Amino acid sequence: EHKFWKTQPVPQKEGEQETEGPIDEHKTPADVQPHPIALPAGFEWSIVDIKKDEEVRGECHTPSLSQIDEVHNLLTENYVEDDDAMFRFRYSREFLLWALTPPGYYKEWHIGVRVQKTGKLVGFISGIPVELRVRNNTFMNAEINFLCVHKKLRSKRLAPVLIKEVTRRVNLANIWQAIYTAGVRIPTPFSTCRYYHRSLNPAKLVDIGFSPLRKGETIARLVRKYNPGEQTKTPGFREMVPADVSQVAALLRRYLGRFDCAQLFNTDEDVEHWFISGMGKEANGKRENQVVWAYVVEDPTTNLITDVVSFYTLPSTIMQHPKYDCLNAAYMFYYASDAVFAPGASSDDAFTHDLKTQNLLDRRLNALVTDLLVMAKKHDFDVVNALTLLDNNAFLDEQMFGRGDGALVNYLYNWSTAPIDGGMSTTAQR
Ligand code: YNC
Ligand code: MG
Repeated sequence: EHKFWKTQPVPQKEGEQETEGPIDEHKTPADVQPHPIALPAGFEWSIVDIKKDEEVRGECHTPSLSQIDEVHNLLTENYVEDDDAMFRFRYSREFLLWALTPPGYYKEWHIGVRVQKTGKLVGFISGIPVELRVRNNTFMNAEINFLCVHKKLRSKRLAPVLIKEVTRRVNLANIWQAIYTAGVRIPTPFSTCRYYHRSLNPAKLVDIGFSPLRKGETIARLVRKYNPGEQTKTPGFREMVPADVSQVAALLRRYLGRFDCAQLFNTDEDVEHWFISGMGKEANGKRENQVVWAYVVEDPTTNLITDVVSFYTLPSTIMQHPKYDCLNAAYMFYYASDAVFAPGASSDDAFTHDLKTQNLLDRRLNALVTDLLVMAKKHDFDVVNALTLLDNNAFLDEQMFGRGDGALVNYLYNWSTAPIDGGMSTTAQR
């Protein structure tokens, strides 16, 4: 059982995580094996230069694929599917660039495996650096994502080789912890989130088998029920712009202080990356290939930013449907609201936990999500997905999100911590 995972510094059993802290004793980069982990014969390592060819693309036609195209193609055909093999994630090139190149990223943590003879990319794993707070400890992590092995090479124990190689490269950077999520259960989760889905296009969702049509329901009635309307309602609700970054960063840092596990967003550049750069560039009055949609509420009297809310796009390929081949899904991303702070408070621990404040927060979050649904509909999304994390329980039911079948399991590598119930968020959850 778990031939690989039982050798790794992860909690081996549930309920054994009593002390908070690293599992392996302290090491230094000098202790790390300087050569890549051995691959089976016929394969070779290849650092994927995902920014290469990016400039070239626009200017002239490149006959060969860019490296980001290769990763995109591998994932499009071989990445995560749902249990019934109806849908498969279809991360866009722009999404992958955004997800893999935050401030301080390491190029050598974008790791590919190629077939030696042909050069074909058949495996991938990636890490990005992210500073986390888990309860009272803050430490650097690698956020591991996009682990993928070509369908024809499954069950050959390639995944452990990829994981060991990314671990080696992360350790060479003097980083000893990692955070990752998976649909599968391995030793040992510190938190589990459920997926919730808010229908925006019920006719299509029913047609493709994503949503059931319950007895006595009609499509026409569902269309009315899930129509979010045309206009946002919160006064001062508008798209986030670069000038908002420092206020949003401060708001987000304070708000995330509420949760047992959260990313720090230490610098404004982090916020600029995750919110603004993800919106893409405007060309001919239109934004192309937008990945992130971010909105703020600017108080009309004080001109201060009181709230922020955001979502990202992650379509899924609909496999084997005669009419549709793409599910346009939006996923709730970060949000924050100053509703939880005592008036005039400025320090990080100035949360007010009384019932009145909770109630105020509930109202504000519901208003924000109501407006987010209007924007998502406007941009032609079929569904908005959310996980049971952050303060999402405050709005999931009221905003008519339905509980899905899927769970997302959260893991830490080389860090032991008592289980965390919902209250968390990191970008690893994309
Ligand atoms: C998984 N998703 O249990 P045992 S999520 C971790 N995460 O080991 P083989 C996984 N481990 O149980 P296959 C895993 N899936 O014997 C499988 N494993 O100890 C373990 N799917 O290896 C598994 N992407 O190569 C078993 O399996 C061993 O050929 C079996 O390959 C697996 O990105 C996979 O779901 C997932 O492409 C590559 O199925 C393949 O099946 C595939 O024989 C579709 O492997 C796409 C998919 C996973 C998405 C993700 C996060 C990955 C986290 C990896 C762990 C990181 C640890 C921290 C490292 C840095 C540390 C520092 C510091
Ligand atoms: Mg394999």
